[in-house]
Amino acid sequence: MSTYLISDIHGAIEEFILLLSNIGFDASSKEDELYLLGDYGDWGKKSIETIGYVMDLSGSPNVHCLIGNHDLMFLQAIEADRGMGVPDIVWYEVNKGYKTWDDYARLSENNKRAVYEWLRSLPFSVDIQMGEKLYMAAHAYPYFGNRGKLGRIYTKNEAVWHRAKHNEDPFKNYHGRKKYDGLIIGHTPTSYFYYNRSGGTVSGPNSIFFGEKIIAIDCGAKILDYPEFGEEYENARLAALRLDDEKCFYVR
Ligand SMILES: [Mn+2]
Repeated sequence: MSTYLISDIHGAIEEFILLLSNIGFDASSKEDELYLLGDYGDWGKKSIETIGYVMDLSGSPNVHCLIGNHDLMFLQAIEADRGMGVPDIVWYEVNKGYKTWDDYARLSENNKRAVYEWLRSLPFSVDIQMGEKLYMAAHAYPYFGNRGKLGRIYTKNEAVWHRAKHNEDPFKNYHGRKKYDGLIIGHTPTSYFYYNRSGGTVSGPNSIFFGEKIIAIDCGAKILDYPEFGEEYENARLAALRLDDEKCFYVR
């Protein structure tokens, strides 16, 4: 039995299906656990298809899906559309939300409601016990609620956007009773962590990053449909981490 984590699929459904096949993950068996750390749509061409595929997978008790900032923006856009808020133009344009929204608009009312309920149900973080070690998985940063008021992060909305630093201890402001050994995140392409750790000399690669307290697994799959991004495109991969032995799997 193994524990796998994947993040930031961003519409790369073909790569995602290939990656699941490469790691031998079968949602219908009870053999393995799969954690998906958010940002299922936007950027990639097949965003709504990816979200539908992940929704189906998440019906399995061994598949655990978290919310990312893009999923939260999508949820907020749906609520705005229902007159429950203000539409987020930044999501639609800058964050390539139109890839998701335009296809969402064509869904049946039943499917729209299913997407909305699913997005609303996504938890913010999850604890993963791996042998002696306790990890927290979250999209970008922990949210401590009333157990971390001294921290800089006050809301879940801030936490799904926050850029962790490669060498920080994200639990230093946590005042709860758990003893976390590490935080596993997506959100920030790992080249950023390699670049900063090297003092700005190493510009890649997009490989899973292992820091003191942070493991980062977003290897830039959102760029897979954008050859015009040059080197960023060449380096883009979708990654899976097998937490048991820290083996890394990649597809592009
Ligand atoms: Mn993100």
